[in-house]
Amino acid sequence: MKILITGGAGQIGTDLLHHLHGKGAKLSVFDVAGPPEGLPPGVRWYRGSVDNPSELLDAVKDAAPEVVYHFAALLSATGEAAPHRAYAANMDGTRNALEAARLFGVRQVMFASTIAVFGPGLPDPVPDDVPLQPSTIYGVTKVAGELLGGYYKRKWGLDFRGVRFPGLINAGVPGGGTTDYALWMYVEGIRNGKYECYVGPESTCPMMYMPDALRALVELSETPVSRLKRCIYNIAAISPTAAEFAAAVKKRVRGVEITYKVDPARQAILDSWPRRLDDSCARADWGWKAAYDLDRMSDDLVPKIRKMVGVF
Ligand code: AKB
Repeated sequence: MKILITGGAGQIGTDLLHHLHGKGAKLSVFDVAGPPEGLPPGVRWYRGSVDNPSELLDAVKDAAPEVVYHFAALLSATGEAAPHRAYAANMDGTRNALEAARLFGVRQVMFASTIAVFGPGLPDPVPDDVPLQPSTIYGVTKVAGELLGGYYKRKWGLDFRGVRFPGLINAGVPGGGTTDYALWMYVEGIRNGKYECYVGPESTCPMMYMPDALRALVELSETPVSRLKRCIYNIAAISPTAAEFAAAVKKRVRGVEITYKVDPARQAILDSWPRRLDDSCARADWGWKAAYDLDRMSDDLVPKIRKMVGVF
């Protein structure tokens, strides 16, 4: 199968690329960054910006994918620092990706949505269908992306699907999100023996280990359309407090010191998001179920981060 990933050099894109390569997909990437070292053989790399329509349209025309995974976006913390850039990348970028798909006969677009579409004051856990009143430009643009994709499906029959990702954790470098503190605890804890966390110890939000996230994308992409009752699904895995993450790191990395110095801006963003998600629609429609809890994830992750940062 021919697949193009926008944002293929980012946190999800990098891991999905290797995952799909292992499954025999014929892959292309579109990203503002150039190709990294260790790129799997045979991957075509198009360098460009999603908010530049001609760069993205040319790449989609040339690569002629059946499926586009559209990940290119500025995340919540980076987006608040540069709202106009976030608008261009996330709003114009998603419109351009959908237009490219429509014009060049892409069968399916997979969209990375997020818990950032939610605002404060919602039930716990938060179900799929609630009023969406996000507090960040990132959340606003992701709500718009969900709605625009649904419009392309109704108007032009594009097979648009997506998941609302929790904060994602992998052996990689986080990319400007508010939920990055969890991954930094592991990375900095292993690299430097200490980490100063920018949210308080009781902070809680939905999180997920990357292998679960990749499996969710592929499983949703492969589910027959007749089984899907909606385009966008909540998916849930774990919701530890920051202190519980710290304890999981300390249990596996001797002598680590985790301290807390709250950054009010990022704490406010995190506090506006759900603590837990209700993913019963994904479970019912396509059999979704996360496999990794905090312990299983930490046991798998710590050796991988040790290898990544070269500290054993
Ligand atoms: C962020 O923190 O901005 C992202 C997200 C929750 O989508 N990890």
